[in-house]
Amino acid sequence: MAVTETASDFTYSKMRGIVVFLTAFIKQRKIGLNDFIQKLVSNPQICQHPDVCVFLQMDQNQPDETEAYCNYRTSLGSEEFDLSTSCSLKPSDFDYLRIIGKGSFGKVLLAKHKETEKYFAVKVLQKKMILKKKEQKHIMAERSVLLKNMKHPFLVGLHYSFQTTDKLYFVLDYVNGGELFYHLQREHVFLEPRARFYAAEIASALGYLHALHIVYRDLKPENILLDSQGHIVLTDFGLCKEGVEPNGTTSTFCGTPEYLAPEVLEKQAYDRTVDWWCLGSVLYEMLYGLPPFYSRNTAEMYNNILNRPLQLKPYVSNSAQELLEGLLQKDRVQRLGAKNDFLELKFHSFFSPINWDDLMAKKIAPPFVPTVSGPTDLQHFDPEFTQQPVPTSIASSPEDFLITASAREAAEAFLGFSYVPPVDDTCL
Ligand code: ISQ
Repeated sequence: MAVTETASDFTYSKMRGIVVFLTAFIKQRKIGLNDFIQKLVSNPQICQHPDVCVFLQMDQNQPDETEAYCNYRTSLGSEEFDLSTSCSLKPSDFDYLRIIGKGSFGKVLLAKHKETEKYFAVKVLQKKMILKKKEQKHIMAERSVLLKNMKHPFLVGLHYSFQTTDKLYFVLDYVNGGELFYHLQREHVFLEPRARFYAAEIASALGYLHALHIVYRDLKPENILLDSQGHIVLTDFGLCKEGVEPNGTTSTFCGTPEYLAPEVLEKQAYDRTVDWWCLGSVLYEMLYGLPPFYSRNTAEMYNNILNRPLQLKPYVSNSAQELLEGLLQKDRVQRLGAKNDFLELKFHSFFSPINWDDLMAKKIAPPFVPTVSGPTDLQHFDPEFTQQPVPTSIASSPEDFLITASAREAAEAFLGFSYVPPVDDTCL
Protein backbone atom coordinates (compact mmCIF):
# COMPACT_ATOMS: atom_id res chain seq x y z
CA MET A 1 0.00 0.00 0.00
CA ALA A 2 2.73 2.39 1.12
CA VAL A 3 4.81 1.33 -1.84
CA THR A 4 1.89 2.00 -4.19
CA GLU A 5 1.35 5.45 -2.62
CA THR A 6 5.02 6.32 -3.07
CA ALA A 7 4.90 5.08 -6.59
CA SER A 8 1.79 7.14 -7.38
CA ASP A 9 3.28 10.19 -5.59
CA PHE A 10 6.36 9.72 -7.66
CA THR A 11 4.32 9.36 -10.80
CA TYR A 12 2.24 12.40 -9.88
CA SER A 13 5.22 14.67 -9.20
CA LYS A 14 6.94 13.35 -12.29
CA MET A 15 3.78 13.99 -14.29
CA ARG A 16 3.53 17.49 -12.87
CA GLY A 17 7.13 18.10 -13.83
CA ILE A 18 6.44 16.88 -17.34
CA VAL A 19 3.29 19.02 -17.57
CA VAL A 20 5.17 22.11 -16.36
CA PHE A 21 7.95 21.37 -18.82
CA LEU A 22 5.53 20.78 -21.68
CA THR A 23 3.53 23.93 -20.86
CA ALA A 24 6.70 26.01 -20.91
CA PHE A 25 7.82 24.22 -24.07
CA ILE A 26 4.49 24.82 -25.81
CA LYS A 27 4.47 28.46 -24.72
CA GLN A 28 7.96 28.87 -26.10
CA ARG A 29 6.97 27.13 -29.33
CA LYS A 30 3.89 29.32 -29.61
CA ILE A 31 6.07 32.41 -29.37
CA GLY A 32 8.47 30.88 -31.87
CA LEU A 33 5.62 29.95 -34.20
CA ASN A 34 4.19 33.43 -33.90
CA ASP A 35 7.56 34.95 -34.84
CA PHE A 36 7.94 32.41 -37.61
CA ILE A 37 4.51 33.19 -39.07
CA GLN A 38 5.18 36.90 -38.85
CA LYS A 39 8.44 36.42 -40.76
CA LEU A 40 6.70 34.19 -43.30
CA VAL A 41 3.89 36.57 -44.03
CA SER A 42 6.23 39.54 -44.13
CA ASN A 43 8.14 38.04 -47.02
CA PRO A 44 6.08 38.60 -50.15
CA GLN A 45 7.75 35.82 -52.11
CA ILE A 46 7.35 33.17 -49.45
CA CYS A 47 3.88 34.44 -48.69
CA GLN A 48 2.66 33.54 -52.16
CA HIS A 49 4.10 30.05 -52.20
CA PRO A 50 1.16 27.60 -52.48
CA ASP A 51 2.33 25.50 -49.52
CA VAL A 52 2.64 28.58 -47.35
CA CYS A 53 -0.84 29.70 -48.36
CA VAL A 54 -2.22 26.28 -47.46
CA PHE A 55 -0.30 26.37 -44.18
CA LEU A 56 -1.68 29.80 -43.40
CA GLN A 57 -5.09 28.82 -44.76
CA MET A 58 -4.92 31.58 -47.32
CA ASP A 59 -6.79 31.43 -50.57
CA GLN A 60 -4.30 32.08 -53.34
CA ASN A 61 -7.07 33.27 -55.59
CA GLN A 62 -7.93 36.11 -53.30
CA PRO A 63 -5.20 38.63 -53.81
CA ASP A 64 -6.12 40.80 -50.84
CA GLU A 65 -5.79 37.93 -48.45
CA THR A 66 -2.17 37.50 -49.39
CA GLU A 67 -1.33 41.12 -49.78
CA ALA A 68 -2.25 42.28 -46.34
CA TYR A 69 0.00 40.16 -44.30
CA CYS A 70 -0.59 40.92 -40.73
CA ASN A 71 -2.98 42.81 -38.67
CA TYR A 72 -3.10 44.50 -35.43
CA ARG A 73 -5.73 44.66 -32.85
CA THR A 74 -5.24 47.55 -30.53
CA SER A 75 -6.62 48.29 -27.15
CA LEU A 76 -6.93 51.89 -28.25
CA GLY A 77 -10.31 51.45 -29.83
CA SER A 78 -13.15 53.36 -28.33
CA GLU A 79 -16.06 51.51 -26.76
CA GLU A 80 -18.21 51.80 -29.82
CA PHE A 81 -15.41 50.43 -31.97
CA ASP A 82 -15.80 46.87 -33.03
CA LEU A 83 -13.26 46.27 -35.75
CA SER A 84 -11.31 44.54 -33.02
CA THR A 85 -13.64 41.57 -33.30
CA SER A 86 -12.47 41.05 -36.84
CA CYS A 87 -9.57 38.65 -37.02
CA SER A 88 -7.67 40.35 -39.80
CA LEU A 89 -7.98 43.46 -41.85
CA LYS A 90 -6.95 44.03 -45.42
CA PRO A 91 -7.24 46.96 -47.82
CA SER A 92 -10.29 45.52 -49.58
CA ASP A 93 -12.24 45.43 -46.30
CA PHE A 94 -12.86 49.14 -46.81
CA ASP A 95 -14.59 51.29 -49.39
CA TYR A 96 -12.35 54.29 -49.96
CA LEU A 97 -14.68 57.21 -50.48
CA ARG A 98 -12.60 60.36 -50.68
CA ILE A 99 -9.13 61.75 -50.23
CA ILE A 100 -9.23 64.02 -47.18
CA GLY A 101 -5.54 64.83 -46.76
CA LYS A 102 -2.19 64.52 -48.47
CA GLY A 103 1.38 64.48 -47.32
CA SER A 104 4.77 63.75 -48.81
CA PHE A 105 4.51 60.00 -48.12
CA GLY A 106 0.90 59.33 -48.95
CA LYS A 107 -2.71 60.15 -48.37
CA VAL A 108 -5.43 60.14 -45.75
CA LEU A 109 -8.74 58.75 -46.99
CA LEU A 110 -12.23 58.64 -45.67
CA ALA A 111 -13.03 54.94 -45.69
CA LYS A 112 -16.05 52.87 -44.75
CA HIS A 113 -15.51 49.46 -43.23
CA LYS A 114 -17.69 47.27 -45.41
CA GLU A 115 -18.86 44.89 -42.70
CA THR A 116 -19.58 47.30 -39.86
CA GLU A 117 -20.39 50.28 -42.11
CA LYS A 118 -18.30 52.45 -39.79
CA TYR A 119 -16.22 55.34 -41.03
CA PHE A 120 -12.49 55.67 -40.47
CA ALA A 121 -9.66 57.87 -41.64
CA VAL A 122 -7.20 55.51 -43.31
CA LYS A 123 -3.72 56.87 -43.69
CA VAL A 124 -1.91 55.13 -46.53
CA LEU A 125 1.83 55.63 -46.82
CA GLN A 126 4.07 54.54 -49.68
CA LYS A 127 6.99 52.54 -48.31
CA LYS A 128 9.22 53.63 -51.17
CA MET A 129 8.66 57.32 -50.43
CA ILE A 130 9.40 56.81 -46.76
CA LEU A 131 12.61 54.94 -47.53
CA LYS A 132 13.65 57.53 -50.10
CA LYS A 133 13.35 60.27 -47.52
CA LYS A 134 14.89 58.06 -44.82
CA GLU A 135 11.82 58.61 -42.66
CA GLN A 136 11.29 54.95 -41.89
CA LYS A 137 12.38 55.40 -38.28
CA HIS A 138 9.81 58.17 -37.81
CA ILE A 139 7.02 56.10 -39.31
CA MET A 140 7.90 53.11 -37.15
CA ALA A 141 7.98 55.59 -34.26
CA GLU A 142 4.51 56.81 -35.23
CA ARG A 143 3.27 53.26 -35.09
CA SER A 144 5.00 52.58 -31.85
CA VAL A 145 3.77 55.87 -30.37
CA LEU A 146 0.25 54.92 -31.37
CA LEU A 147 0.76 51.43 -29.97
CA LYS A 148 1.82 52.70 -26.58
CA ASN A 149 -1.66 51.97 -25.38
CA MET A 150 -2.33 55.65 -25.53
CA LYS A 151 -5.81 56.85 -24.95
CA HIS A 152 -6.53 60.49 -24.57
CA PRO A 153 -9.68 62.42 -25.42
CA PHE A 154 -7.82 64.86 -27.65
CA LEU A 155 -5.47 62.49 -29.49
CA VAL A 156 -6.56 60.60 -32.59
CA GLY A 157 -7.05 56.88 -31.85
CA LEU A 158 -5.44 54.15 -33.91
CA HIS A 159 -7.58 51.09 -34.36
CA TYR A 160 -5.45 48.95 -36.58
CA SER A 161 -2.36 48.97 -38.75
CA PHE A 162 -1.45 46.65 -41.56
CA GLN A 163 0.76 46.59 -44.61
CA THR A 164 0.95 45.37 -48.14
CA THR A 165 4.12 44.90 -50.13
CA ASP A 166 4.37 48.57 -50.96
CA LYS A 167 2.10 50.41 -48.55
CA LEU A 168 1.48 50.96 -44.85
CA TYR A 169 -2.07 51.48 -43.60
CA PHE A 170 -3.15 53.17 -40.36
CA VAL A 171 -6.84 52.87 -39.51
CA LEU A 172 -7.62 55.95 -37.41
CA ASP A 173 -10.61 57.71 -35.86
CA TYR A 174 -12.35 59.80 -38.45
CA VAL A 175 -13.22 63.37 -37.48
CA ASN A 176 -14.86 65.84 -39.79
CA GLY A 177 -15.10 69.16 -37.99
CA GLY A 178 -12.23 70.47 -40.11
CA GLU A 179 -8.82 71.86 -39.30
CA LEU A 180 -8.78 74.36 -36.45
CA PHE A 181 -7.02 76.81 -38.73
CA TYR A 182 -9.61 76.42 -41.45
CA HIS A 183 -12.04 77.96 -38.96
CA LEU A 184 -9.47 80.50 -37.78
CA GLN A 185 -8.86 81.67 -41.34
CA ARG A 186 -12.58 82.23 -41.81
CA GLU A 187 -12.90 84.19 -38.57
CA HIS A 188 -9.42 85.76 -38.56
CA VAL A 189 -9.06 85.68 -34.76
CA PHE A 190 -10.78 83.86 -31.90
CA LEU A 191 -12.03 85.56 -28.77
CA GLU A 192 -10.07 84.65 -25.67
CA PRO A 193 -12.49 82.10 -24.14
CA ARG A 194 -12.51 80.16 -27.39
CA ALA A 195 -8.71 80.32 -27.77
CA ARG A 196 -8.37 79.26 -24.12
CA PHE A 197 -10.60 76.23 -24.63
CA TYR A 198 -8.57 74.98 -27.62
CA ALA A 199 -5.22 75.80 -25.97
CA ALA A 200 -6.29 73.90 -22.83
CA GLU A 201 -7.34 70.79 -24.78
CA ILE A 202 -4.10 70.86 -26.77
CA ALA A 203 -2.00 71.44 -23.62
CA SER A 204 -3.61 68.51 -21.82
CA ALA A 205 -2.86 66.22 -24.79
CA LEU A 206 0.77 67.42 -24.91
CA GLY A 207 1.12 66.96 -21.14
CA TYR A 208 -0.16 63.41 -21.52
CA LEU A 209 2.36 62.65 -24.28
CA HIS A 210 5.18 64.13 -22.22
CA ALA A 211 4.21 61.91 -19.30
CA LEU A 212 4.78 58.99 -21.69
CA HIS A 213 8.17 60.48 -22.65
CA ILE A 214 6.91 61.46 -26.07
CA VAL A 215 7.62 64.85 -27.63
CA TYR A 216 4.95 65.68 -30.21
CA ARG A 217 7.39 68.00 -31.94
CA ASP A 218 5.29 68.76 -34.97
CA LEU A 219 2.39 70.73 -33.66
CA LYS A 220 1.26 72.62 -36.71
CA PRO A 221 -2.04 73.96 -38.02
CA GLU A 222 -2.90 71.00 -40.24
CA ASN A 223 -2.42 68.54 -37.36
CA ILE A 224 -5.03 70.19 -35.17
CA LEU A 225 -8.53 69.04 -36.10
CA LEU A 226 -11.97 69.54 -34.61
CA ASP A 227 -14.37 66.67 -34.17
CA SER A 228 -18.05 67.06 -34.99
CA GLN A 229 -18.76 68.31 -31.46
CA GLY A 230 -16.00 70.93 -31.60
CA HIS A 231 -13.32 69.22 -29.49
CA ILE A 232 -9.65 69.17 -30.46
CA VAL A 233 -8.14 66.07 -32.06
CA LEU A 234 -4.38 66.05 -32.59
CA THR A 235 -3.30 63.86 -35.48
CA ASP A 236 -0.10 62.81 -37.14
CA PHE A 237 2.41 61.27 -34.89
CA GLY A 238 4.79 60.83 -37.81
CA LEU A 239 7.35 63.17 -36.39
CA CYS A 240 6.86 62.44 -32.74
CA LYS A 241 10.08 61.79 -30.96
CA GLU A 242 9.77 58.74 -28.82
CA GLY A 243 11.88 57.77 -25.86
CA VAL A 244 12.97 61.24 -24.85
CA GLU A 245 13.32 61.23 -21.11
CA PRO A 246 12.06 64.26 -19.19
CA ASN A 247 15.56 65.67 -18.97
CA GLY A 248 16.87 64.10 -22.14
CA THR A 249 17.36 65.91 -25.39
CA THR A 250 17.50 65.08 -29.03
CA SER A 251 18.92 66.91 -31.99
CA THR A 252 17.33 65.66 -35.19
CA PHE A 253 14.53 67.56 -36.85
CA CYS A 254 12.24 67.94 -39.75
CA GLY A 255 9.17 70.11 -39.37
CA THR A 256 7.23 73.07 -40.58
CA PRO A 257 8.62 76.63 -40.64
CA GLU A 258 6.14 78.94 -38.89
CA TYR A 259 6.21 77.30 -35.50
CA LEU A 260 9.87 76.30 -35.39
CA ALA A 261 11.40 76.94 -32.01
CA PRO A 262 14.76 78.78 -31.98
CA GLU A 263 16.68 75.72 -30.74
CA VAL A 264 15.24 73.66 -33.60
CA LEU A 265 16.10 76.33 -36.17
CA GLU A 266 19.63 76.44 -34.85
CA LYS A 267 19.81 72.64 -34.95
CA GLN A 268 20.58 72.53 -31.28
CA ALA A 269 19.44 69.87 -28.88
CA TYR A 270 15.78 70.15 -27.96
CA ASP A 271 13.38 68.49 -25.56
CA ARG A 272 9.69 68.50 -24.64
CA THR A 273 9.78 72.30 -24.13
CA VAL A 274 9.71 72.54 -27.94
CA ASP A 275 6.01 71.58 -27.71
CA TRP A 276 5.32 74.48 -25.33
CA TRP A 277 6.88 76.86 -27.86
CA CYS A 278 4.59 75.41 -30.54
CA LEU A 279 1.56 75.77 -28.27
CA GLY A 280 2.59 79.40 -27.70
CA SER A 281 2.67 79.86 -31.48
CA VAL A 282 -0.79 78.31 -31.90
CA LEU A 283 -2.22 80.47 -29.11
CA TYR A 284 -0.58 83.58 -30.55
CA GLU A 285 -2.05 82.87 -33.97
CA MET A 286 -5.51 82.26 -32.51
CA LEU A 287 -5.40 85.59 -30.66
CA TYR A 288 -3.58 87.77 -33.19
CA GLY A 289 -4.43 86.12 -36.52
CA LEU A 290 -0.83 85.45 -37.67
CA PRO A 291 2.01 83.30 -36.31
CA PRO A 292 4.44 85.05 -33.98
CA PHE A 293 7.51 86.55 -35.71
CA TYR A 294 5.68 86.17 -39.01
CA SER A 295 7.12 87.48 -42.23
CA ARG A 296 6.27 86.60 -45.81
CA ASN A 297 10.00 86.34 -46.33
CA THR A 298 11.01 83.01 -44.76
CA ALA A 299 14.61 84.05 -44.10
CA GLU A 300 13.39 87.15 -42.31
CA MET A 301 10.92 85.08 -40.28
CA TYR A 302 13.74 82.73 -39.21
CA ASN A 303 15.79 85.74 -38.21
CA ASN A 304 12.82 87.11 -36.27
CA ILE A 305 12.34 83.82 -34.42
CA LEU A 306 15.99 83.78 -33.43
CA ASN A 307 16.60 87.45 -32.69
CA ARG A 308 13.53 89.68 -32.59
CA PRO A 309 12.07 90.21 -29.12
CA LEU A 310 8.43 89.16 -28.78
CA GLN A 311 6.17 92.19 -29.12
CA LEU A 312 2.64 91.75 -27.87
CA LYS A 313 -0.01 94.23 -28.90
CA PRO A 314 -2.25 95.20 -25.98
CA TYR A 315 -5.58 93.98 -27.32
CA VAL A 316 -5.35 90.67 -25.47
CA SER A 317 -5.61 90.25 -21.69
CA ASN A 318 -2.61 90.56 -19.38
CA SER A 319 -2.80 86.90 -18.43
CA ALA A 320 -2.80 85.88 -22.12
CA GLN A 321 0.21 88.13 -22.77
CA GLU A 322 2.01 86.71 -19.77
CA LEU A 323 1.34 83.16 -20.91
CA LEU A 324 2.57 83.94 -24.43
CA GLU A 325 5.72 85.51 -23.02
CA GLY A 326 6.33 82.35 -20.98
CA LEU A 327 5.72 79.94 -23.85
CA LEU A 328 7.52 81.96 -26.53
CA GLN A 329 10.66 82.33 -24.45
CA LYS A 330 13.60 81.85 -26.86
CA ASP A 331 15.74 80.19 -24.20
CA ARG A 332 14.11 76.83 -23.64
CA VAL A 333 15.51 76.59 -20.12
CA GLN A 334 13.59 79.77 -19.21
CA ARG A 335 10.46 78.68 -21.07
CA LEU A 336 7.22 78.04 -19.21
CA GLY A 337 6.97 74.28 -18.71
CA ALA A 338 10.76 73.75 -18.52
CA LYS A 339 10.58 72.73 -14.87
CA ASN A 340 7.23 71.11 -14.17
CA ASP A 341 5.96 70.69 -17.69
CA PHE A 342 2.16 70.76 -18.08
CA LEU A 343 1.61 71.60 -14.39
CA GLU A 344 3.15 75.03 -14.95
CA LEU A 345 0.56 75.75 -17.64
CA LYS A 346 -2.30 74.17 -15.80
CA PHE A 347 -1.92 76.59 -12.90
CA HIS A 348 -1.25 79.68 -15.02
CA SER A 349 -3.78 82.49 -14.47
CA PHE A 350 -4.82 82.43 -18.16
CA PHE A 351 -6.27 78.96 -17.57
CA SER A 352 -7.91 79.77 -14.22
CA PRO A 353 -11.44 79.60 -15.72
CA ILE A 354 -10.71 76.02 -16.85
CA ASN A 355 -11.83 73.11 -14.70
CA TRP A 356 -9.31 70.54 -15.91
CA ASP A 357 -11.27 67.49 -14.75
CA ASP A 358 -14.32 68.71 -16.63
CA LEU A 359 -12.15 69.46 -19.65
CA MET A 360 -10.72 65.93 -19.70
CA ALA A 361 -14.20 64.47 -19.29
CA LYS A 362 -15.38 66.61 -22.24
CA LYS A 363 -17.87 68.20 -19.89
CA ILE A 364 -17.03 71.73 -21.05
CA ALA A 365 -19.28 72.61 -23.94
CA PRO A 366 -17.14 73.52 -26.97
CA PRO A 367 -17.44 77.23 -27.84
CA PHE A 368 -18.16 76.38 -31.45
CA VAL A 369 -19.84 73.35 -32.98
CA PRO A 370 -18.94 72.72 -36.63
CA THR A 371 -21.94 72.28 -38.85
CA VAL A 372 -21.78 68.76 -40.23
CA SER A 373 -24.77 66.94 -41.59
CA GLY A 374 -23.24 63.48 -41.15
CA PRO A 375 -20.06 61.45 -41.54
CA THR A 376 -19.88 61.97 -45.27
CA ASP A 377 -20.24 65.72 -45.00
CA LEU A 378 -16.82 66.84 -46.20
CA GLN A 379 -17.47 70.58 -46.34
CA HIS A 380 -14.65 71.29 -43.87
CA PHE A 381 -12.02 69.44 -45.88
CA ASP A 382 -10.00 71.13 -48.56
CA PRO A 383 -11.75 70.60 -51.95
CA GLU A 384 -8.26 70.40 -53.44
CA PHE A 385 -8.12 66.93 -51.81
CA THR A 386 -11.73 65.81 -51.76
CA GLN A 387 -12.30 66.50 -55.45
CA GLN A 388 -9.44 64.26 -56.50
CA PRO A 389 -10.30 60.73 -57.59
CA VAL A 390 -9.38 57.93 -55.20
CA PRO A 391 -6.67 55.77 -56.80
CA THR A 392 -7.85 52.19 -57.24
CA SER A 393 -4.44 50.98 -56.06
CA ILE A 394 -5.42 51.90 -52.48
CA ALA A 395 -7.91 49.03 -52.23
CA SER A 396 -5.80 46.50 -54.10
CA SER A 397 -2.63 47.12 -55.96
CA PRO A 398 -1.31 44.95 -58.78
CA GLU A 399 2.08 46.35 -57.93
CA ASP A 400 1.89 44.40 -54.71
CA PHE A 401 2.47 41.25 -56.69
CA LEU A 402 5.52 42.42 -58.57
CA ILE A 403 8.25 41.45 -56.23
CA THR A 404 10.98 43.83 -57.20
CA ALA A 405 14.20 44.23 -55.27
CA SER A 406 13.08 47.61 -53.98
CA ALA A 407 9.74 46.18 -52.85
CA ARG A 408 11.59 43.48 -50.94
CA GLU A 409 13.85 46.07 -49.39
CA ALA A 410 10.80 48.12 -48.44
CA ALA A 411 9.05 45.08 -46.99
CA GLU A 412 12.08 44.21 -44.90
CA ALA A 413 12.45 47.77 -43.64
CA PHE A 414 8.97 47.63 -42.15
CA LEU A 415 9.18 44.20 -40.60
CA GLY A 416 7.15 44.33 -37.44
CA PHE A 417 5.00 47.28 -38.56
CA SER A 418 1.97 45.04 -38.43
CA TYR A 419 1.58 43.83 -34.95
CA VAL A 420 0.42 40.34 -34.16
CA PRO A 421 -0.75 40.13 -30.58
CA PRO A 422 0.40 37.17 -28.43
CA VAL A 423 -0.98 33.84 -29.65
CA ASP A 424 -3.37 33.41 -26.71
CA ASP A 425 -5.14 36.64 -27.69
CA THR A 426 -5.36 36.15 -31.40
CA CYS A 427 -7.37 34.25 -33.86
CA LEU A 428 -4.34 33.60 -36.08
C1 ISQ B 1 -8.88 61.79 -39.03
N1 ISQ B 1 -9.96 62.36 -39.53
C2 ISQ B 1 -9.82 63.25 -40.50
C3 ISQ B 1 -8.62 63.61 -41.01
C4 ISQ B 1 -7.48 63.03 -40.52
C5 ISQ B 1 -6.20 63.35 -41.00
C6 ISQ B 1 -5.08 62.74 -40.48
C7 ISQ B 1 -5.21 61.81 -39.48
C8 ISQ B 1 -6.46 61.49 -38.99
C9 ISQ B 1 -7.59 62.09 -39.50
